[in-house]
Amino acid sequence: MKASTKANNEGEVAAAFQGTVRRLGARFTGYDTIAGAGTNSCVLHYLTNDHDIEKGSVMLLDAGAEVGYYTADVTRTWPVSGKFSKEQKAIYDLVLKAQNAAIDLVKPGRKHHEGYDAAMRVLSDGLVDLGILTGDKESVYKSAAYSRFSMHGISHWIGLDVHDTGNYQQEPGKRGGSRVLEAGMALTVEPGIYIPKDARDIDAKWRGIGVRIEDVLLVTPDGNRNLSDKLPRTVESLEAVLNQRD
Ligand SMILES: [Mn+2]
Repeated sequence: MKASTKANNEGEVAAAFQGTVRRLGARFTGYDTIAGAGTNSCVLHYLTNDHDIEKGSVMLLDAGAEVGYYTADVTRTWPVSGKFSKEQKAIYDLVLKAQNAAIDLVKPGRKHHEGYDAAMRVLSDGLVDLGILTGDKESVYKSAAYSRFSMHGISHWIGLDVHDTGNYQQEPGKRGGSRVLEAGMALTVEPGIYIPKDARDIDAKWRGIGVRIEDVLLVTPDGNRNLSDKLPRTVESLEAVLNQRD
């Protein structure tokens, strides 16, 4: 994160991550590192990591080390300036609220899909509050208009592979019966909002902001344990790390 505040190019941020995990003992990353700044933060599976970083932009890093055959899959998004702008903070806090709503539903007996529904409801209502989507909250949610800015699922199994094997439906091959969570399962929770630079019908102040927050959750008998919770996840804690002296 701190490397990004001095970097000129996204590749330097990806390299800083990869160098750090090697230094700490991992031989591999579990998948290709995604390091996108500004409008590239809105590109899912962005892999070239080769654009210059614009001042004041957000940096989205989706990366994970592989250790003992198991991989992590974590995303953090932060401002390279060290301080969130008003709009960046508004989007960030909304995604965080959606992620927390989904994490609360990671517990035995809950269906895998419930977290998605909870997160999308939070995102949809929040986009209306921010004026990015307009209309009555109930009908905006029902229309799934949020999917223009949040176009991916928010959870997958994780383990030996980053998208680990396992069914998402209770009865494999049949849709509609989401799998019920059990203690010992490991999954990601990763909502996001992406407002690309070319979204010309959206107020310019929002464009070029992509935020995803992703953590790895272990389902426990009582609820869940966030295996990546040592990483800062709030606006305050991210800004504190970014402004730490070396
Ligand atoms: Mn993931």
